[in-house]
Amino acid sequence: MFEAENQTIAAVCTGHGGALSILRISGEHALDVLKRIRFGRVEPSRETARQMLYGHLGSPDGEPCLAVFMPGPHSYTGEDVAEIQCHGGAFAAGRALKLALDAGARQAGNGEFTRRAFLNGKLDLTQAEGVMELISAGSEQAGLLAERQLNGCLGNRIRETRGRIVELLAECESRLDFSEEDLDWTEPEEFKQQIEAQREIVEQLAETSRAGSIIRDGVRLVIAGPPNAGKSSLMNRMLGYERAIVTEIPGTTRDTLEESVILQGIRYRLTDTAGLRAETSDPVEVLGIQRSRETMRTADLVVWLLDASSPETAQAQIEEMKHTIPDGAVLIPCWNKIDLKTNAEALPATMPKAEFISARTGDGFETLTARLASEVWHGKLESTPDYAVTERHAALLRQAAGHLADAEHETEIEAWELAGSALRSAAEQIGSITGETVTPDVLDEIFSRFCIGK
Ligand SMILES: Nc1nc2c(ncn2[C@@H]2O[C@H](COP(=O)(O)OP(=O)(O)OP(=O)(O)O)[C@@H](O)[C@H]2O)c(=O)[nH]1
Ligand SMILES: [Mg+2]
Repeated sequence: MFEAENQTIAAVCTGHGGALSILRISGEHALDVLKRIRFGRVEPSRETARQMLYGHLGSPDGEPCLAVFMPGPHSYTGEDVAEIQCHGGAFAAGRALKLALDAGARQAGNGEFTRRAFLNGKLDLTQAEGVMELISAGSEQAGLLAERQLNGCLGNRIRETRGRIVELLAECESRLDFSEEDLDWTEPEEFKQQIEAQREIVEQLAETSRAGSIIRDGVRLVIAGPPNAGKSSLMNRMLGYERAIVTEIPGTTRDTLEESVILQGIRYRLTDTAGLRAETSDPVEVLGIQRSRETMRTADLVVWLLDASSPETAQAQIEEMKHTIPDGAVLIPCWNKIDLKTNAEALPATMPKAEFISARTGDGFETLTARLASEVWHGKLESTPDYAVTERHAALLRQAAGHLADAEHETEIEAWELAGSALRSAAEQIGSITGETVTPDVLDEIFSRFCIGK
């Protein structure tokens, strides 16, 4: 048994249900732990590093396993790492872990391997976050974005900007240290413009958080409208299976119903809602309608479905739409049931431009999906961006932009000390994104979201 302060950690890093389990051990005593729990003809050692060695777990006639030893610093964590592959299933994995703990390792906490990789300079913080994003990626775009972040695309961009701000800070500080005659300074006006240029970059970086949240978390799309317009039918068509109950009775959907789907590479978090109408005394439906309104408030997009087969109520349907849609929601009006005898030309105009579909036959569905995609990206984004920041990064960038604005003001009045202090604060905030400047509690908060074994 090693001393109490032993920091060699172990965890099962594969999920349940697979054919194999992998136990990972990291730390100063990784090799010793491995030697104590795995038996075989060839001893794992620094000479046999990175070779897969066949053996048995726990005793010479224990369960068969494969083991590999990877000495630091060229390992995931930067420390000595050992990995053991054994049969899948909770039992085999649990026993392997218990053997490692009995041999002196400590159970790893959430994300502790990656945290060590960060602390040992193997990854910056954006890359560490990229690891977790890759694991939880729910679409191809999210996976690609995570991979790029893991490769350092975002981290490099952030470091470049911070580096420039640090240079400006250095100039500001040397103005305080040397007198005017000593050196040839940048004119204050030009210096201010240089800060402004960095502020604009920082603000643009913060703005990529919208694309980031759409790619990572999906678009919150709510299907709303009057009862019987075909909302549940549209939900089912988008999902490709009969998820929601559809009947000809108005007021069929009582509660909001959520599902996720990927269309044209974009992940949508769809919500089907109870049809909105004023004249109902059914308490369940009233509650359902309340929920419909609540979900609309947090939606990125609202498809407002109108019934094209009842032109006599068309104008009233549009009026209802106008006073129900919350401010700021992106609205797509959509006439449904165009397979029924309707004269699309005769329908009243909507604001903004309406789509025409048949949830029953699928007519117009492709056009609607393309319209959704263009509303999501405002026609700007065609493929996965090289980087897009998370909300954590955006918050730091916005604070940094505020400090840079202060620095511009101080430069204008040639208050160099204050300008320097504002630039320093900006550099610090930006440094927290990659982890160049970061406190342990921020690390705790970030890595607590990781799984054990990562
Ligand atoms: N002909 C035709 N009928 C449709 C179409 N879409 C839906 N319907 C029918 O319209 C009726 C209502 O459809 P739902 O999907 O339940 O409508 P809803 O908007 O969810 O209704 P509530 O949940 O009551 O608010 C059903 O009888 C559907 O079969 C369509 O495109 N064409
Ligand atoms: Mg419905």
